[in-house]
Amino acid sequence: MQQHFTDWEDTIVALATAQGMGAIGVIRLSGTKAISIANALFTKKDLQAQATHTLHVGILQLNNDLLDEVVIALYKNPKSFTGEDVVEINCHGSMYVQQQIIAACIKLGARAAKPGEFTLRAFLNKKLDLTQAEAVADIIAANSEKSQQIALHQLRGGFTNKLTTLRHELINFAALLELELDFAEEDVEFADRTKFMQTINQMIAEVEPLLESFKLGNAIKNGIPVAIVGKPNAGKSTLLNLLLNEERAIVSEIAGTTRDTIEDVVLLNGVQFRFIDTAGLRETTDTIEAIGVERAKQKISEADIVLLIADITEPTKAIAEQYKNLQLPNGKEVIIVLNKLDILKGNDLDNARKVVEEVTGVSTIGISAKTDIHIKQLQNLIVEKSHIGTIGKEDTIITNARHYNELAETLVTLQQIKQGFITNLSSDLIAVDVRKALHHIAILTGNVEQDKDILGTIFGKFCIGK
Ligand SMILES: Nc1nc2c(ncn2[C@@H]2O[C@H](COP(=O)(O)OP(=O)(O)OP(=O)(O)O)[C@@H](O)[C@H]2O)c(=O)[nH]1
Ligand SMILES: [Mg+2]
Repeated sequence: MQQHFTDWEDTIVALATAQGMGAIGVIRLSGTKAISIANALFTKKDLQAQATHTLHVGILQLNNDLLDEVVIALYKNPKSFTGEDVVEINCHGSMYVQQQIIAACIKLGARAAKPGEFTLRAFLNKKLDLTQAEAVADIIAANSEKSQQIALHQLRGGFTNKLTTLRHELINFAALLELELDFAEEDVEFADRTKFMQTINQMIAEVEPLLESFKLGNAIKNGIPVAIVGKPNAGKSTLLNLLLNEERAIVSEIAGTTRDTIEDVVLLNGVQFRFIDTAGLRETTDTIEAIGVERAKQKISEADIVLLIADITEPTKAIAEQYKNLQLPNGKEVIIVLNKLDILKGNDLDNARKVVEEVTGVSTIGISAKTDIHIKQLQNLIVEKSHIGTIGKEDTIITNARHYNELAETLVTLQQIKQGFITNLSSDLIAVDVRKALHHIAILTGNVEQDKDILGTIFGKFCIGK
C-alpha cells in the first residue's frame, strides 16, 4: 500500500477550518515532524517534552517575527485522528495570520496537504475503514438533519458492522469448502449444504434491503425530488415561490410562462426536498415551449413525488382526466393539489375532493398558492408521502454510489453461489464465487490493496485540511 504514496513520509499542514475571517482558525500539522516544527515556532516551552492530549498557550514566532498568540493541541501517535503525530494550532481567525503560520510551517519542512490527505492517512493507518472515511466527507457536506444522521451512523461503523458480519460468515464458509477440497479424494462433505443454503439466503436477505436503501439515501443526500406539474396557469410557479419563500419563478396570467424547469431545495422537518417547477403540460406549436413540455415529462419520470396542480374551478372530470393523462408508473407518490381555493364559491371543496379521489384513488388537498391557504398541510402531506419518518437512527442507509456498485456485485455473486448449490456445482467452483464475494466486500471496507486511482478519487473529493 505505502509504495503507492511516495510522499507518505512528509509532514503535512493545512488550514482545517473554513477559509475566510472567523473568531479563530485551526491549522493542522500531521507527520513525524509535526511536533518539532510546532516546537521551533513555539516560544513558551518544549513541546516535545509534553504529554499527549494536552493544550498549551503561548506565542508563535519565526526567527524574530511575531506570528500570533495561540493554543496548541498535541496528539502523539498513534492516538490521533491520522494515527501520526498531530498538532492543531488554534490561532486568530485572520486570513493573513493563518497564511503566515502555514508559510512558517512550510519553511520549517512541512508540505501543504492535498485534499483529504489527513483522512487518507487515517485510513492508511487503519484508524477508519474506507466507508467510515467517506462518511467524514459526508458529514462535512451534510445539509440536513437526516443526511447528517446517516453519515454519523456510518462513521460510527454501522455499515462496517454489517459488512464485517457478512465477511465472517463467508470466511467460515470458504474455510469449510477449502477443507473439503483438501480431502477431495475421500469424497467427504464437511460443509452442510442445507445449512449453507440457509446462510446464503440470509446474506441475500441482508444485502437486498441495503441496496434498496440507496434510492432513499441518495434522495436524502441530494434532496427528495418533487415535481410540480399541471396545465398552464394552474399556479405551479406561484406555489414554487411560496414553498421556497422567494420570487424564484416568473408568475403571470399568460399561459405558458414557464418554459424551462426551475428547481431549488427546501428543508421540511429536517429533510431536504428538491422542488421542480415545470412548463405547463399542453399541446403546443411553439418549439421552445414544446421542449419545455418534454423536459417536464422527464422531470415527472425522475421525481419521487408528483404534485399535480389543478385549478379548483375547473370541472372535476377535467381534473381527473389530467391525472389519467400523466400515465404515471406504479410506485410514484402523487398528490392532486386543487389550487385557487380563494376564488372557489360556496362550499364545493369537499365535494370536488371526494369526486377526484374516487375517480383517481389519489390524495387531494385544496390550497391557495396566491393567498397562502393550507400550505402547512400540503408540506405535512409531502413529508408523509416521502416515507422518511420510517427511517430510524440506527438504520443503515446507503448514500454512496461506490458502495452501491460493490454491494450490487456482492449480491450477484451471492446469487451465483446459491445457484451453484441448486445445480450441485462442485465445491472448487463454488469456492471461486465465495472468494469473489469476499473480494467485493474487502474493496468496500478497504481491506485489500486499493488501486491508487480509486483512493485518489475518493479522497480527492474532500476539501483541503480534512
Ligand atoms: N386567485 C388565485 N390566483 C392564482 C393562484 N395561484 C396562481 N394564481 C394566478 O394564476 C396565474 C398563473 O400563475 P402561475 O404561477 O404563473 O401559473 P403556472 O402554472 O406556473 O403557469 P405556466 O408557467 O404558464 O405553466 C397568475 O396570474 C397567478 O397570480 C391562487 O391560488 N389563487
Ligand atoms: Mg409557471
